[in-house]
Amino acid sequence: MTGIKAEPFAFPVKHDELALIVIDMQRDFAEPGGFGASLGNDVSRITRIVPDVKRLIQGFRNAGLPVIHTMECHRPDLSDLPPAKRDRGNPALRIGDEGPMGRILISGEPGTAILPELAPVKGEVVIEKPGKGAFYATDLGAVLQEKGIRQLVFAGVTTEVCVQTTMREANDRGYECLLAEEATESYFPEFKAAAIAMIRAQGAIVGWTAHVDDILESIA
Ligand code: TIU
Repeated sequence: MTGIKAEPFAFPVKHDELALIVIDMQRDFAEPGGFGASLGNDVSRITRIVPDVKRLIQGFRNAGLPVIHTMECHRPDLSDLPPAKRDRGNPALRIGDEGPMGRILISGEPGTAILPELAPVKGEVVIEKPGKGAFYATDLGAVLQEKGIRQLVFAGVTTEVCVQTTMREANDRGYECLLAEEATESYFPEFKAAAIAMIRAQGAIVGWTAHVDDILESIA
């Protein structure tokens, strides 16, 4: 087995233990009027990765491999939103406030939905998560265990916040993690570059990074 071409060295892929996890490709992070924009960010950076995320998802579907989606969101009564999170960042609209796409980052609201081009299909797991990491206060670990998944390919946003946090959570739980470089984005290009560098530093201390084409070639 040669593995997937990756940095800092080939990813030792085992296709029967592999899944794709797409982090928070939601309207709230990618469209004007959502949470990302309320924090003062240029959200157009996020939409630019949609074609690469889409072809990665399609490749996993074609190969019959699991695709798992996450959504950062909270209960309508805000019982899973700590004040420390709600009060952070001085945004124009806070989590739970009524915005142009409904209540910001609230489960079931139009703005909280996954972008239509990347919408889950029947049978795909969707994890709603109140934190930045997808393992905290969710059943993601149980879902992966039930499916026999030990290796995770990561896509989604933002690279240094929810993607990196989830990769670190997964790495500590014993999963081998591979970040798809063109299928992740940050509001800050320098943060994306730094996250990629720190993930694969020190002999893949958090995980590997690879190009979408090389991942797709491996599962074709
Ligand atoms: N999904 C995710 O990354 N949530 C964030 O709040 N990211 C920011 O970069 N703000």
